[in-house]
Amino acid sequence: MGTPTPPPASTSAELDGETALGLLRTMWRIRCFEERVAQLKRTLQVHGLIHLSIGGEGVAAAICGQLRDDDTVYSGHRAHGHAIAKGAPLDRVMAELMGRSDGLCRGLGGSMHLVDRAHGLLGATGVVAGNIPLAVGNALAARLRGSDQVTVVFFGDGAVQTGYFSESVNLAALWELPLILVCENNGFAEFTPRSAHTTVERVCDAVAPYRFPCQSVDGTDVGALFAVFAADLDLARRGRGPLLLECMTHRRRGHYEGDQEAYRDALADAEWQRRDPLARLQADAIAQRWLDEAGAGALEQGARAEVEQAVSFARASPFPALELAGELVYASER
Ligand SMILES: Cc1ncc(C[n+]2csc(CCOP(=O)(O)OP(=O)(O)O)c2C)c(N)n1
Ligand SMILES: [Mg+2]
Repeated sequence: MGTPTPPPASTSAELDGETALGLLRTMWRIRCFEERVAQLKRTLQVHGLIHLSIGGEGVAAAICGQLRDDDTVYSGHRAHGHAIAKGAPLDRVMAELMGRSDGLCRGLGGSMHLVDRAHGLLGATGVVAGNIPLAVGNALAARLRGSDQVTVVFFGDGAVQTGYFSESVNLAALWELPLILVCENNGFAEFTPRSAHTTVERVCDAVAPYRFPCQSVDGTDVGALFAVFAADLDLARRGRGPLLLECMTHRRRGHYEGDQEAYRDALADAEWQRRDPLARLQADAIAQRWLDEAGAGALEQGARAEVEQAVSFARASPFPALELAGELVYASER
């Protein structure tokens, strides 16, 4: 028998009760939404490739929860959590995944193409790292307008090995743009472990020559992450960007729903519980007496009920007309 692993340190050290409960509510909404999406995928009621962020909800909640509607977020192929935490209505996200007219993009985009201009979600993309140059352009536009709006772009550790990551970082640093680059480093790009596609262990090391602020944080420690991002956001708002935040996370599910995961050992259940950001924060909230067991159950049940309503909303929404696909090839004022 080895030495038992100690439980992780308290995650709520940096939080007050109200903030912690708000974060928990967001994380439950994302968790319940994605668990339901996994079921719907198995019965072919959602369409296209589905990538879930279960186990990484803390990053979306702690970061998007601190942004204003007029701050912009770009996401990638694992986008549901970012969209929900940024304020996209759950029912319209669900309708989009189910290919219905009332979806965020009228049912034509699906899981990897979520856009919600009203809440500053300027888009998810299936093109790995393709969102990073767009975010640089958006941050430049904010600078030219003289606004204090901040742009946040989420990407994975695999995106860092693309050419346009380097080109984007170079320009963002040169022009000192109000951009926060958030890397969710889960140690895998699809089925390939990080060690098989780069010799650079930490993403922070890859951008070190540019000398802008960069930190690696435990993405399952929501309290610490919240505090680090608050400081980054303050700097970016005051025009002191760019910044990079590397969040060390764990992908609980396969790369996509249906992935057989033959390439890796599953984390033992006990280890998963220890690192689950939602379970960690909830245990802390209970220990701090911000919440009791009944209150925690109510948070989960409330989220599940909201997700069921979203499924009903989506089912009641018609599929888009075939002609719409042609009509939307060109941009219009409508
Ligand atoms: C430009 C481009 N190259 C390859 C792919 C195929 N692909 C989809 S996801 C992925 C891995 C991305 O890994 P990472 O950025 O670490 O994100 P994660 O899936 O771990 O969240 C790849 C290579 C793609 N979608 N786009
Ligand atoms: Mg990855």
